[in-house]
Amino acid sequence: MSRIVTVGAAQLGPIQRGDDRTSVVARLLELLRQGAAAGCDLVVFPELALTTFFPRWFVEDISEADHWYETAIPSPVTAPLFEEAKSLSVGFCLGYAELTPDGHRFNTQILVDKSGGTVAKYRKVHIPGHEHHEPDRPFQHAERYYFEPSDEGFGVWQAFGGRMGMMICNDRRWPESYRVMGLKGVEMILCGYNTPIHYVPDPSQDILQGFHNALVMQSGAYQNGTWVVGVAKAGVEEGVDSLGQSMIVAPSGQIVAQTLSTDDELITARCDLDWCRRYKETLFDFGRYRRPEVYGPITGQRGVTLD
Ligand code: CDT
Repeated sequence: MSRIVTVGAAQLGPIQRGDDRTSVVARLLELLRQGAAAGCDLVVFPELALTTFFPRWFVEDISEADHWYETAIPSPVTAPLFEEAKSLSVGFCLGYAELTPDGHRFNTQILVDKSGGTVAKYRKVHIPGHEHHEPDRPFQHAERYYFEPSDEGFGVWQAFGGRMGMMICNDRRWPESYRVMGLKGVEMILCGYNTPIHYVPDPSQDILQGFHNALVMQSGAYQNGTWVVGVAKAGVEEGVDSLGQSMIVAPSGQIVAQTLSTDDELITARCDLDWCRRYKETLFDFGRYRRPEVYGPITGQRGVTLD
Protein backbone atom coordinates (compact mmCIF):
# COMPACT_ATOMS: atom_id res chain seq x y z
CA MET A 1 0.00 0.00 0.00
CA SER A 2 1.18 3.52 -0.81
CA ARG A 3 2.78 5.44 2.00
CA ILE A 4 1.80 8.74 0.39
CA VAL A 5 -1.32 10.42 1.75
CA THR A 6 -2.42 13.48 -0.18
CA VAL A 7 -4.26 15.55 2.37
CA GLY A 8 -6.38 18.67 2.01
CA ALA A 9 -6.81 21.20 4.81
CA ALA A 10 -10.24 22.68 4.08
CA GLN A 11 -10.31 25.95 5.97
CA LEU A 12 -13.72 27.53 6.41
CA GLY A 13 -14.49 31.21 6.50
CA PRO A 14 -17.02 32.37 9.05
CA ILE A 15 -20.37 30.67 9.60
CA GLN A 16 -22.86 33.23 10.84
CA ARG A 17 -25.58 32.42 13.35
CA GLY A 18 -28.31 32.49 10.73
CA ASP A 19 -26.54 30.19 8.27
CA ASP A 20 -28.43 26.91 8.19
CA ARG A 21 -26.80 23.47 8.08
CA THR A 22 -27.81 22.95 4.46
CA SER A 23 -25.87 26.00 3.29
CA VAL A 24 -22.85 24.98 5.38
CA VAL A 25 -22.91 21.42 4.02
CA ALA A 26 -23.00 22.91 0.50
CA ARG A 27 -19.73 24.74 1.31
CA LEU A 28 -18.19 21.55 2.71
CA LEU A 29 -19.23 19.64 -0.41
CA GLU A 30 -17.60 22.25 -2.63
CA LEU A 31 -14.32 21.92 -0.67
CA LEU A 32 -14.59 18.12 -0.76
CA ARG A 33 -14.96 18.26 -4.56
CA GLN A 34 -11.99 20.63 -4.82
CA GLY A 35 -10.00 18.15 -2.73
CA ALA A 36 -10.97 15.25 -4.96
CA ALA A 37 -10.02 17.26 -8.06
CA ALA A 38 -6.63 17.98 -6.46
CA GLY A 39 -6.05 14.27 -5.86
CA CYS A 40 -6.67 14.25 -2.12
CA ASP A 41 -7.11 10.99 -0.25
CA LEU A 42 -8.49 12.90 2.71
CA VAL A 43 -9.98 16.37 3.32
CA VAL A 44 -9.90 17.82 6.84
CA PHE A 45 -12.55 20.28 8.02
CA PRO A 46 -12.38 22.49 11.16
CA GLU A 47 -13.72 22.11 14.69
CA LEU A 48 -17.52 22.65 14.97
CA ALA A 49 -17.67 22.85 11.19
CA LEU A 50 -21.45 22.65 10.85
CA THR A 51 -22.39 25.74 12.84
CA THR A 52 -21.21 29.08 14.09
CA PHE A 53 -18.96 28.88 17.18
CA PHE A 54 -21.96 28.95 19.54
CA PRO A 55 -20.03 28.88 22.88
CA ARG A 56 -19.57 32.62 22.36
CA TRP A 57 -23.11 33.04 23.71
CA PHE A 58 -24.46 31.93 27.05
CA VAL A 59 -27.96 30.57 27.61
CA GLU A 60 -29.40 30.01 31.10
CA ASP A 61 -31.11 26.76 30.08
CA ILE A 62 -28.69 24.59 28.11
CA SER A 63 -31.53 22.81 26.33
CA GLU A 64 -32.06 26.09 24.43
CA ALA A 65 -28.74 25.26 22.75
CA ASP A 66 -29.72 21.74 21.71
CA HIS A 67 -30.22 22.84 18.11
CA TRP A 68 -26.46 23.45 17.74
CA TYR A 69 -25.70 19.77 18.43
CA GLU A 70 -25.93 16.68 16.24
CA THR A 71 -27.88 13.80 17.79
CA ALA A 72 -26.95 11.45 14.96
CA ILE A 73 -24.42 11.55 12.17
CA PRO A 74 -24.93 11.03 9.30
CA SER A 75 -28.28 12.78 9.55
CA PRO A 76 -30.55 13.75 6.65
CA VAL A 77 -28.72 17.08 6.30
CA THR A 78 -25.16 15.68 6.63
CA ALA A 79 -25.72 12.47 4.63
CA PRO A 80 -24.72 14.15 1.31
CA LEU A 81 -21.19 14.53 2.68
CA PHE A 82 -20.89 10.79 3.27
CA GLU A 83 -22.47 9.99 -0.10
CA GLU A 84 -20.17 12.39 -1.94
CA ALA A 85 -17.11 11.00 -0.14
CA LYS A 86 -18.05 7.53 -1.38
CA SER A 87 -18.81 8.70 -4.89
CA LEU A 88 -15.54 10.69 -5.14
CA SER A 89 -13.54 8.11 -3.17
CA VAL A 90 -12.13 10.72 -0.83
CA GLY A 91 -12.19 10.56 2.95
CA PHE A 92 -12.88 13.42 5.33
CA CYS A 93 -12.49 14.52 8.92
CA LEU A 94 -15.28 16.63 10.41
CA GLY A 95 -15.76 18.44 13.71
CA TYR A 96 -19.22 18.93 15.22
CA ALA A 97 -21.06 19.29 18.53
CA GLU A 98 -22.37 15.91 19.69
CA LEU A 99 -25.38 15.34 21.98
CA THR A 100 -25.55 11.69 22.95
CA PRO A 101 -28.81 9.78 23.54
CA ASP A 102 -28.11 9.83 27.30
CA GLY A 103 -27.60 13.60 27.32
CA HIS A 104 -23.81 14.02 27.21
CA ARG A 105 -22.36 16.90 25.24
CA PHE A 106 -19.01 16.54 23.51
CA ASN A 107 -16.90 18.55 21.09
CA THR A 108 -16.33 15.75 18.58
CA GLN A 109 -14.42 14.96 15.39
CA ILE A 110 -14.89 11.93 13.14
CA LEU A 111 -12.72 10.33 10.49
CA VAL A 112 -14.57 8.98 7.45
CA ASP A 113 -12.89 6.69 4.91
CA LYS A 114 -13.13 6.67 1.13
CA SER A 115 -16.16 4.39 1.21
CA GLY A 116 -18.08 6.94 3.30
CA GLY A 117 -17.83 4.85 6.48
CA THR A 118 -16.89 6.32 9.85
CA VAL A 119 -13.64 4.71 11.00
CA ALA A 120 -12.93 6.74 14.13
CA LYS A 121 -14.43 9.20 16.56
CA TYR A 122 -12.50 11.53 18.89
CA ARG A 123 -13.99 13.68 21.66
CA LYS A 124 -12.08 16.77 22.83
CA VAL A 125 -10.00 16.25 25.96
CA HIS A 126 -8.79 19.78 26.85
CA ILE A 127 -11.81 22.09 27.14
CA PRO A 128 -10.76 25.76 27.39
CA GLY A 129 -12.62 28.86 28.48
CA HIS A 130 -15.12 29.16 31.30
CA GLU A 131 -18.13 27.40 32.87
CA HIS A 132 -20.26 30.36 33.88
CA HIS A 133 -21.59 33.48 32.24
CA GLU A 134 -19.00 36.28 32.33
CA PRO A 135 -21.07 39.32 31.33
CA ASP A 136 -18.11 41.75 31.32
CA ARG A 137 -16.44 39.94 28.41
CA PRO A 138 -16.90 41.29 24.86
CA PHE A 139 -17.83 37.70 23.93
CA GLN A 140 -18.12 34.45 25.83
CA HIS A 141 -15.89 31.39 25.43
CA ALA A 142 -18.15 29.08 27.44
CA GLU A 143 -16.89 25.79 26.06
CA ARG A 144 -16.69 24.45 29.61
CA TYR A 145 -20.43 25.02 29.95
CA TYR A 146 -21.36 23.45 26.63
CA PHE A 147 -18.98 20.46 26.56
CA GLU A 148 -17.73 17.91 29.02
CA PRO A 149 -14.11 16.82 28.71
CA SER A 150 -13.71 13.35 27.27
CA ASP A 151 -12.02 10.70 29.39
CA GLU A 152 -11.49 8.48 26.35
CA GLY A 153 -8.11 10.02 25.57
CA PHE A 154 -6.22 10.11 22.31
CA GLY A 155 -6.63 7.21 19.90
CA VAL A 156 -4.57 6.27 16.85
CA TRP A 157 -6.27 4.38 14.04
CA GLN A 158 -4.95 2.45 11.06
CA ALA A 159 -6.50 4.24 8.09
CA PHE A 160 -5.47 5.78 4.76
CA GLY A 161 -2.44 3.47 4.75
CA GLY A 162 -1.01 4.94 7.95
CA ARG A 163 -1.53 5.59 11.65
CA MET A 164 -3.96 8.48 12.00
CA GLY A 165 -4.68 10.49 15.14
CA MET A 166 -7.07 13.32 15.98
CA MET A 167 -7.19 16.23 18.36
CA ILE A 168 -9.30 19.38 18.55
CA CYS A 169 -8.22 23.01 18.85
CA ASN A 170 -7.02 23.65 22.43
CA ASP A 171 -5.59 20.10 22.54
CA ARG A 172 -2.88 21.33 20.16
CA ARG A 173 -1.41 23.62 22.83
CA TRP A 174 -0.67 20.67 25.17
CA PRO A 175 2.43 18.56 24.44
CA GLU A 176 0.79 15.59 26.18
CA SER A 177 -1.78 15.34 23.36
CA TYR A 178 0.90 14.72 20.74
CA ARG A 179 3.04 12.53 22.98
CA VAL A 180 0.24 10.11 23.87
CA MET A 181 -0.36 9.65 20.15
CA GLY A 182 3.39 9.59 19.50
CA LEU A 183 3.63 6.66 21.89
CA LYS A 184 1.05 4.89 19.73
CA GLY A 185 3.13 5.47 16.60
CA VAL A 186 1.00 8.23 15.09
CA GLU A 187 1.99 9.36 11.60
CA MET A 188 -0.60 12.07 10.91
CA ILE A 189 -2.59 14.14 13.41
CA LEU A 190 -5.76 15.89 12.21
CA CYS A 191 -6.77 18.98 14.18
CA GLY A 192 -9.61 21.45 13.61
CA TYR A 193 -9.69 24.76 15.46
CA ASN A 194 -11.61 27.98 16.22
CA THR A 195 -9.19 30.47 17.75
CA PRO A 196 -10.42 34.00 18.47
CA ILE A 197 -7.64 36.54 17.90
CA HIS A 198 -8.67 38.43 21.06
CA TYR A 199 -7.74 36.44 24.16
CA VAL A 200 -9.83 38.12 26.83
CA PRO A 201 -7.84 37.00 29.96
CA ASP A 202 -4.58 38.44 28.53
CA PRO A 203 -4.87 40.65 25.41
CA SER A 204 -1.06 40.87 25.15
CA GLN A 205 -1.33 37.42 23.54
CA ASP A 206 -3.57 38.67 20.71
CA ILE A 207 -0.70 39.65 18.43
CA LEU A 208 0.96 36.29 19.08
CA GLN A 209 -1.98 34.05 18.07
CA GLY A 210 -0.45 33.11 14.72
CA PHE A 211 2.97 32.56 16.24
CA HIS A 212 1.59 30.34 19.02
CA ASN A 213 -0.53 28.35 16.55
CA ALA A 214 2.51 27.53 14.44
CA LEU A 215 4.78 27.08 17.45
CA VAL A 216 2.70 24.32 19.04
CA MET A 217 1.91 22.40 15.88
CA GLN A 218 5.46 22.59 14.52
CA SER A 219 6.98 21.45 17.79
CA GLY A 220 4.37 18.71 18.27
CA ALA A 221 5.10 17.41 14.78
CA TYR A 222 8.88 17.49 15.18
CA GLN A 223 9.06 16.08 18.71
CA ASN A 224 6.92 13.11 17.73
CA GLY A 225 7.97 12.60 14.11
CA THR A 226 4.46 13.05 12.73
CA TRP A 227 2.55 15.05 10.16
CA VAL A 228 0.12 17.58 11.68
CA VAL A 229 -2.79 19.04 9.73
CA GLY A 230 -4.26 22.10 11.46
CA VAL A 231 -7.47 23.53 10.00
CA ALA A 232 -9.17 26.76 11.03
CA LYS A 233 -12.62 28.21 10.97
CA ALA A 234 -11.40 31.70 10.27
CA GLY A 235 -12.45 35.28 9.78
CA VAL A 236 -15.00 37.56 11.39
CA GLU A 237 -17.87 35.44 12.70
CA GLU A 238 -20.65 37.33 14.49
CA GLY A 239 -18.17 40.17 15.13
CA VAL A 240 -15.42 37.93 16.54
CA ASP A 241 -12.24 37.74 14.47
CA SER A 242 -10.71 34.28 14.37
CA LEU A 243 -7.31 33.05 13.26
CA GLY A 244 -6.79 31.46 9.85
CA GLN A 245 -3.29 30.24 9.04
CA SER A 246 -4.37 26.63 8.54
CA MET A 247 -1.28 24.59 7.87
CA ILE A 248 0.17 21.23 7.02
CA VAL A 249 3.32 20.51 9.03
CA ALA A 250 5.89 17.85 8.17
CA PRO A 251 7.59 15.52 10.70
CA SER A 252 10.61 17.84 10.41
CA GLY A 253 8.50 20.63 11.88
CA GLN A 254 8.51 22.51 8.57
CA ILE A 255 5.30 24.08 7.27
CA VAL A 256 4.72 22.66 3.80
CA ALA A 257 1.44 24.47 3.03
CA GLN A 258 -0.45 27.34 4.65
CA THR A 259 -3.66 29.22 3.83
CA LEU A 260 -3.41 32.84 2.73
CA SER A 261 -7.00 33.96 3.36
CA THR A 262 -9.57 33.83 6.14
CA ASP A 263 -12.20 32.43 3.78
CA ASP A 264 -13.12 28.95 2.55
CA GLU A 265 -9.76 27.82 1.16
CA LEU A 266 -8.23 24.44 0.41
CA ILE A 267 -4.52 23.76 0.70
CA THR A 268 -3.02 20.37 -0.07
CA ALA A 269 0.18 18.44 0.45
CA ARG A 270 1.50 15.09 -0.66
CA CYS A 271 2.56 13.58 2.65
CA ASP A 272 5.11 10.79 2.72
CA LEU A 273 4.37 8.87 5.91
CA ASP A 274 7.80 7.26 5.77
CA TRP A 275 9.29 10.69 6.47
CA CYS A 276 8.11 10.08 10.07
CA ARG A 277 10.68 7.30 10.47
CA ARG A 278 13.59 9.70 10.02
CA TYR A 279 12.62 11.27 13.34
CA LYS A 280 11.03 8.30 15.12
CA GLU A 281 14.13 6.15 14.51
CA THR A 282 16.81 8.76 15.25
CA LEU A 283 16.59 11.77 17.60
CA PHE A 284 13.15 10.77 18.83
CA ASP A 285 13.69 7.03 19.14
CA PHE A 286 11.43 6.82 22.17
CA GLY A 287 12.38 3.27 23.11
CA ARG A 288 16.05 4.19 23.24
CA TYR A 289 16.06 7.70 24.68
CA ARG A 290 12.92 8.43 26.72
CA ARG A 291 13.12 8.31 30.54
CA PRO A 292 9.56 7.60 31.74
CA GLU A 293 10.90 6.70 35.18
CA VAL A 294 11.53 10.42 35.83
CA TYR A 295 8.36 11.72 34.14
CA GLY A 296 5.99 10.60 36.91
CA PRO A 297 4.61 14.08 37.75
CA ILE A 298 3.31 14.46 34.19
CA THR A 299 0.57 11.93 34.83
CA GLY A 300 0.69 11.90 38.65
CA GLN A 301 -0.38 15.49 39.25
CA ARG A 302 -2.45 18.13 37.51
CA GLY A 303 -1.24 21.55 38.71
CA VAL A 304 2.05 22.92 39.93
CA THR A 305 3.35 21.87 43.36
CA LEU A 306 6.14 23.85 45.00
CA ASP A 307 8.67 22.03 47.21
N1 CDT B 1 -11.87 26.21 20.39
C1 CDT B 1 -10.78 26.36 21.17
O1 CDT B 1 -10.37 25.42 21.84
N2 CDT B 1 -10.22 27.59 21.19
C2 CDT B 1 -9.14 27.95 22.06
C3 CDT B 1 -9.24 29.41 22.32
C4 CDT B 1 -8.42 29.83 23.46
S1 CDT B 1 -9.14 29.63 25.01
C5 CDT B 1 -10.32 30.83 25.13
C6 CDT B 1 -7.77 27.64 21.48
O2 CDT B 1 -6.96 27.03 22.19
O3 CDT B 1 -7.46 28.05 20.36
